[in-house]
Amino acid sequence: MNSKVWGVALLFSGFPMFSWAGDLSIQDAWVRATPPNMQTTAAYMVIRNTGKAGKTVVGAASPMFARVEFHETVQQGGVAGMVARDSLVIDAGGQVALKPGGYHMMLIGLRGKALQAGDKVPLMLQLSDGSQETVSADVRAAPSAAAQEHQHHKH
Ligand SMILES: [Cu+2]
Repeated sequence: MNSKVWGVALLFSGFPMFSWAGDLSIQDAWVRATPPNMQTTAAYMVIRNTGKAGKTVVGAASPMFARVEFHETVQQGGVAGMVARDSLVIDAGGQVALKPGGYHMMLIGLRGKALQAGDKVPLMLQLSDGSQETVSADVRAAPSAAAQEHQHHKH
């Protein structure tokens, strides 16, 4: 993602409604706060598609992180692990909830200082049709269940 694209994306992030490209609306976007010295965290949100055609999110980026991946937390043999996904499909009239224990955006390589509750993280979603959606996610302290999500299970 080059910086020119980001300049345009950030220009729009001040809009009170996050959906201006038509069919997608993004609600309740939040990012888990990071403890000191932790460069990886996750973003969650609900993406709703009010259009008549399915939408595919094929990439995401944030100027605050080196890269963003789509992950799904899956149970394999009783152990929670994460699988990378290339894309996220939102059916026409449907919605996908990114939430702890399921789909999430993995934010990798934090630039700058640790994220604290109240901070904002701009996220840009790239769609397969060439359009983009930008959202400003609120940083929240992790609820206890979510705090466990990316830790290795201990028995
Ligand atoms: Cu992950």
